[in-house]
Amino acid sequence: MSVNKTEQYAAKKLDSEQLAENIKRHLQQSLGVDQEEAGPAEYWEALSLVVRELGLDLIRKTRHKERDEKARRVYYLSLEFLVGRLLGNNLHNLGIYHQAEEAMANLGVNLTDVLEHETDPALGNGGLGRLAACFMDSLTTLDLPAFGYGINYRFGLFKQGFAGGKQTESPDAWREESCPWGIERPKRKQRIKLYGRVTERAGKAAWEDTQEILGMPWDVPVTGYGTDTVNTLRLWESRAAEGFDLSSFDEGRYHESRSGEIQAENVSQVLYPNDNHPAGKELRLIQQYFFVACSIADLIARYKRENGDNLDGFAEKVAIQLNDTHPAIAVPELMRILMDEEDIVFTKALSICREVFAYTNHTLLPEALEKWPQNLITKVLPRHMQIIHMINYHFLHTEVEAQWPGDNNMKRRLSIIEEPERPGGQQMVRMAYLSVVGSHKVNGVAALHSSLVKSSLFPEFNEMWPDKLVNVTNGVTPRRWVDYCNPELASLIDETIGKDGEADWRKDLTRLDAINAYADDPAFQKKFAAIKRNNKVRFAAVVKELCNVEISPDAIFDVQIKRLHEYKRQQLNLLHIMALYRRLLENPDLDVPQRVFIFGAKAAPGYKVAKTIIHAINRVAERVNNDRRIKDKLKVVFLPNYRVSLAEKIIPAADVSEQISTAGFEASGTGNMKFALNGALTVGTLDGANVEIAEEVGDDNIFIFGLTVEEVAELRHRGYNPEDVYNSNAELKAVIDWLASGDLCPEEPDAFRPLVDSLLGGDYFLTLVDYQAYSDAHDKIVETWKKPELWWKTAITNSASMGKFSSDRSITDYAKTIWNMA
Ligand code: GL4
Repeated sequence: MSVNKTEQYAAKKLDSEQLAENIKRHLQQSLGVDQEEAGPAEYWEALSLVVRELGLDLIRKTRHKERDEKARRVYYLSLEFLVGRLLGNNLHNLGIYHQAEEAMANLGVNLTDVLEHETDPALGNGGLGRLAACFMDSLTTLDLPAFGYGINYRFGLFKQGFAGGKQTESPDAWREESCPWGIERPKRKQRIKLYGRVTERAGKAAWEDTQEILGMPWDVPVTGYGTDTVNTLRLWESRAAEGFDLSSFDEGRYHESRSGEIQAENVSQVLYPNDNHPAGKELRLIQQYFFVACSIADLIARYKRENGDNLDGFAEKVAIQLNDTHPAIAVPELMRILMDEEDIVFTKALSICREVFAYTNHTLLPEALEKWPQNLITKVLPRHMQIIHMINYHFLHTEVEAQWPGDNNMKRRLSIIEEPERPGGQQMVRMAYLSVVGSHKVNGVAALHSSLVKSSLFPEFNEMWPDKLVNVTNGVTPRRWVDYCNPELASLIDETIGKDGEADWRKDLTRLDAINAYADDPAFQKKFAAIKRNNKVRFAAVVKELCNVEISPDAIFDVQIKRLHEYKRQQLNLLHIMALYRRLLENPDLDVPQRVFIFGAKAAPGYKVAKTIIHAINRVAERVNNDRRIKDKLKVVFLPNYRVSLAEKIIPAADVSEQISTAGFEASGTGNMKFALNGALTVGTLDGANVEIAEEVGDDNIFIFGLTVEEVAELRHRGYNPEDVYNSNAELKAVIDWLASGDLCPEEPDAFRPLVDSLLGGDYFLTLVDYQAYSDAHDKIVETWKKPELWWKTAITNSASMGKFSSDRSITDYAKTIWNMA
């Protein structure tokens, strides 16, 4: 029965001949080229247009269905959607990958080459943005009515290069080449206000003398797997509201006539390149408000089209998820519309907001918690600042007062407005508090993280509202992160446990559990190992091309790919590599397997120590890779410009996954899940979702090391001197001295000072404390590698035990516990 259902999907009815016809039609009629003139780039675009056509057709049908069913919709508000390349993934999701492969082959082109022509839309920084993209995939796959709302940045995250080992940054004008996915929807454009002042007219607040800008929506179809549902990712682009000032244009002052336009367009120009660190710039606040205001206006208009003008039923039909505090200004924005435009009284407006909004916290790092100067909000959004004060007053004097009567200290602590510590300091608006107060649920992103959100970040809120703080552990989409990026593994799983209908692990990842029965099976191990090796061979060619370094597919591929941040501790990995190199120099005949350490990471352009770590890794790589004495036993590569499409090539080829953050700092991590799913063994701390991964795979199948959250707290409490560790560990001392010596960078001997100072002058991230345990964990990895049967058993167990970490499970959790949609 379910098999028939699979066959019904609209796209699957297309055979390769029809696809080829459509490709030819788009080549000629949309791109204006003949088949003979077309290269892979043109074929990429033509096929993308075919898929877009399908997507648009299905979006329309999805919209009609949802309108008829009048179900609740979820709106996922996020400043970042790191969607990655779309063509291959869409073909897989729609079930026409093989038809497309055949169609292209018949036209004399190779689909894999064609897919390489897509530029990654880098509309996010890292895990937070990628999570939003996985969630859109799952929302659609689960047939949930959903919209993603974000910004259509002209420049995505910068392109990274290396010069002398140092990071260089250049703009990523990703749409320049052509981007067939987004379609402009002028009918749905919005006009929003900024600046100005608030006056009172007939007892009502009026926001006047404002500047206005337009938001133009670009809709990107989001396909799901095995379903005709196609949802929309609506990305806003800013435009000038007034356009040309014709009088100055007539006088020939063309540039001036466009000046208003240029300013307005700035709003959606660039993604701020910080992960886990807010920018605090006026333009960033404007970006936040711009996309929030466009989105709220858009979703209210949709509600009214479907349900009429009365907003009484609004909260029943609308759920809005705030992806971190970046869209927190949505709370006062919805309040403003309800009170000032819909004449709803404050308390009722607040209760509607609380039913509608929920907030996901993605970080505990104190410096990453957004705070905006009250003066800045007053200047840019004067009415919103008034409303924030109203919310705060009600919250402190009604709700906090009821919980802790007369406790002014508590009111000060919980106030949405933080008073300056020093006289003359600024009052700051705590966006996280605003989000908690304006929402009915607040979730952390992994069990450990959520318990820390309760106990350390918001303990008082948890006491006031014991049911408000919840956990939803992150997940990743198995469609992109196995089916699409590791097709051989996907086929092996299909052939072992079946794929049709209900049994399809792509739709229910817990089905993978059945693979556990084969972990010991020599025949299965052989196939699993062969697939890993094929992936490694392919990836070695990528490394050769990008880094000009030869690596052997028989070596252990040990990978750390993620943003560069001291808390993620790439420096710990580096120190250990330096030690391994020294061990080899001391004893070149050491009986150790070949190892390749692979890095991919961008550092925020303003983050000095992070950039120093990149420079140091590159310099060590250069030294190690060119040293014949160690006989290729060690290689180090740092892939430039790490991004989603590179991750798709690295992860299936990895043997070891480095998840080594200081305990308590990585909220969840999602790379950790992708690696384990693809059969890499984790070396990791008990941090974020590593804890739950360990629970799923069992302690014997993961290499856990280092201080726990409690031990970190205790050590900080006791006080810690990094010099003590440095002086008591000869190997560690030797590598730090080497780093400090200038030997690795003779033309700039102090180049690595910032890193050495950070380690010896405080070592806030406890790199030195965890060093020995990390090194010991690596020794155990090598021991396991030397026993192939054990290694592959462990690898298979990891893959087979990742059922919990599908983003389908995460979204089902959100739907049940937060959105009331299940
Ligand atoms: C992050 C966390 O750092 C990361 O651990 C988590 O997996 C991700 C998604 O929840 O969110 N928070 C910020 S900020 N950036 C992230 O990647």
